[in-house]
Amino acid sequence: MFWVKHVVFALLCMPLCLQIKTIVESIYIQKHLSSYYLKESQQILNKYDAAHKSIDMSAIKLGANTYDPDPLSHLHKGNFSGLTHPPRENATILMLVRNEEIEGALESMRSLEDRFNRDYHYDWTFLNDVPFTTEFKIATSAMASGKTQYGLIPVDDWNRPDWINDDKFTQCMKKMVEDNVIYGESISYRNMCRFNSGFFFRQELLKNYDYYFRVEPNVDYYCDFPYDPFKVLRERKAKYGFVISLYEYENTIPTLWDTVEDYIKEDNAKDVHMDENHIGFLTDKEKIGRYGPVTESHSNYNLCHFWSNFEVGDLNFFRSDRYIKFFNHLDQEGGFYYERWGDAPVHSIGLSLLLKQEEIIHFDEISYYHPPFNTCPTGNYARLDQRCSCDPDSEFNIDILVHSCLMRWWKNGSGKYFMKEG
Ligand SMILES: Nc1nc2c(ncn2[C@@H]2O[C@H](COP(=O)(O)OP(=O)(O)O)[C@@H](O)[C@H]2O)c(=O)[nH]1
Ligand SMILES: *[C@@H]1O[C@H](CO)[C@@H](O)[C@H](O)[C@H]1NC(C)=O
Ligand SMILES: *[C@@H]1O[C@H](CO)[C@@H](O)[C@H](O)[C@H]1NC(C)=O
Ligand SMILES: *[C@@H]1O[C@H](CO)[C@@H](O)[C@H](O)[C@H]1NC(C)=O
Ligand SMILES: [Mg+2]
Repeated sequence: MFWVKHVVFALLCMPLCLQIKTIVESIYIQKHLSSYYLKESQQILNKYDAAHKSIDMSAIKLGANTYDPDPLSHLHKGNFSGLTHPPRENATILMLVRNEEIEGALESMRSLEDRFNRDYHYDWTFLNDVPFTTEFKIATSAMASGKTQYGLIPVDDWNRPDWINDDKFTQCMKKMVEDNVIYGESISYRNMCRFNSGFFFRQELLKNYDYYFRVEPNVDYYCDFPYDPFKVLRERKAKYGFVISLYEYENTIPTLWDTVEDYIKEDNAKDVHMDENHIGFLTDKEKIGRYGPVTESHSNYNLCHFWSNFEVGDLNFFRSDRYIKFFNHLDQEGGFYYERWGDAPVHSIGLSLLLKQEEIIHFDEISYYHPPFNTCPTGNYARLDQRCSCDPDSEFNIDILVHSCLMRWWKNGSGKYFMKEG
């Protein structure tokens, strides 16, 4: 009977012994792992130490809400002459905005200051069709690291011109509302689009600058800027830079391309040089990879445009006779009101027709968010180096989704030339 006792004992003990064994093992593994991770994290820390230091070229940002290196010193308030900053271009950051969008404006400013402007202190220029409130001016000046200035847009640069036929306008607008055209019901949105297409660069406050950087309320920049985009434009003799490119809704611009074709014919190769411009980017409709253009187009225009809520551009290009001639040709057709032409397709078509290919730049390294899409660098090291807080695999990262024209830019613009081979 002796062995029976042993067997019973063994059977009873077995689960307990196994449990003890598991516990001991897991303690061992945990210890092993944590020492492994500790070592690894120290290695990582050292590895990126140099990178972190090189980014932090400016004075240390002391508090989360100040860009002043010595916030307690009254001597420094508003006195930038003592601050060092990298050489600056002849440029301003530009925001067209309504008083009631103040929180969104401050959010955008906060983000761009943190990611870029705190090193440079570029001026901020604000434009509005009504006077800015004192509250708006105080809050935005407090947020800016550079000077701020506030412009009131002249009535004639904003409102619908008299030669727009009011009856026709009312009828067209009603039809657009019935057809569910985005912003189809809005008069002010049409004023805004026409202003951004043909008048922003003529504003008095912008006469003093060569370059502008357009910012809208409620946008975000997810990475440190790896360079000054103004400087990139100047050094590369480029006139325009974008980050996101999309297809336009055709029902906002039913007759835009016809008008453009008229203009091209009339221009008769004086300003538009088809052999060196980006006509291919505007008109190519071939499949790229698995995808053709997702938005149906009834004209030769494939509806691709640079998403103009982000722009870094050369004001002298927009102020030039050739751009103004292009704009006037479109404007006189009345499509800004009878239809709902956006400034994005208008800029994009003007730029793509009038500029040489290398004069338009896609800023691959700049990360940006304007609802509902974002763009985020895909390079792992770039994201660490630029301290990005975005996920390139997110479903809202538009870069290589079907609604993006970026692949079309790589192929028929001046993007990734290797895509053109084979
Ligand atoms: N001052 C002023 N700014 C406007 C008006 N309408 C739009 N904006 C500005 O124009 C830009 C585009 O308008 P937004 O509403 O963002 O259009 P969306 O991005 O196309 O949806 C933003 O910077 C707005 O602040 C307006 O009536 N007055
Ligand atoms: C601004 O700061 C510089 C350097 O700190 C100083 O020399 C200068 O006097 C200051 N100017 C004013 C107006 O305070
Ligand atoms: C900046 O650009 C404007 C417009 O081109 C020009 O009039 C002005 O002289 C420039 N300023 C400087 C300092 O170069
Ligand atoms: C677009 O690019 C492809 C590939 O290089 C080329 O075959 C096609 O002709 C281009 N289309 C236009 C309109 O430039
Ligand atoms: Mg917007």
